[in-house]
Amino acid sequence: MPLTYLDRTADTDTVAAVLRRDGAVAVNSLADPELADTIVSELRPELDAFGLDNPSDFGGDRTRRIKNVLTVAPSAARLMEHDMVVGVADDILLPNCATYQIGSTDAIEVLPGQSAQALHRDDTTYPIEMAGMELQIGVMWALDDFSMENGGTRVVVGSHRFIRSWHLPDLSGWEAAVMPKGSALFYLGSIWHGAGENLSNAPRAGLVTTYSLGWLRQEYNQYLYNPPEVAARFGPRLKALLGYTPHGSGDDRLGTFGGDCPAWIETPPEPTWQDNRGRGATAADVEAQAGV
Ligand SMILES: O=C(O)CCC(=O)C(=O)O
Repeated sequence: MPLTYLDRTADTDTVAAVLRRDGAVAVNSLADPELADTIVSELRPELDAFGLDNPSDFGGDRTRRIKNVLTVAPSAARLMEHDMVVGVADDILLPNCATYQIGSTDAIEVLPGQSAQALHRDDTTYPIEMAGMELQIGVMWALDDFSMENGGTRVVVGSHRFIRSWHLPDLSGWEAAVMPKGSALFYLGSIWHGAGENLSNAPRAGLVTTYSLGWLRQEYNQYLYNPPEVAARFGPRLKALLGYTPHGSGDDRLGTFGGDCPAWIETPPEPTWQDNRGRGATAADVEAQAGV
């Protein structure tokens, strides 16, 4: 099954529908290439300082990874809280939580000579698996043109339909996301994917952010990567995404805080309907529903 490429004018419902069906979908040129260039230039000093002396089997020995992205590249906020990203995350994640959150953020520069990363699922961090309930989505932004040659992210389209405890999909059917700078690859936490081999003579930079159900622990500790003084530089949507807001407003209320913090938001800016969720039914509600 081939990877579907949509245009930046596609509506959110279409992107979410293809993502749900295929496990991944690319939206071409969703952001301006100039924004991608700005982000790379903000990241550049940190990328260049990244030591390759601690190679890992998973991360690669010719790959640079920056996790405190917002501290060094504030322009990346515009991608992390992009309207299309939030719209798609609303669609996929909100059926199973009151608010979702950023789980991890990595700027990844795959250098020439890096071999392909092992195909993997991102949601194996969590020890549960329920068919039909996605725990997270990922969005990989191409900060350079992604090609087959330079290590464009590989995806096994349709592989999200395989529950790992039953059987594995045929991983040989992977396909590389080939998309211009500024494009976004949306993928479910349950799909098999990984960075490709960089056979070119130039680095391939990407920015990947995951968004997970609000009642799960965030994969990276966002409060340490983005402490209150950093989070306070951004608007309410991003602060809420980082976790500086409670999940839920009723019996599902988690992560509450009663102190004084420059980044804290008592009421998340969206979704507006969350007040109706998670509130246990009172005797009066039950009576009202029963018409007594
Ligand atoms: O860099 C890429 O294309 C994908 C990276 C990835 O999947 C990961 O590191 O988990």
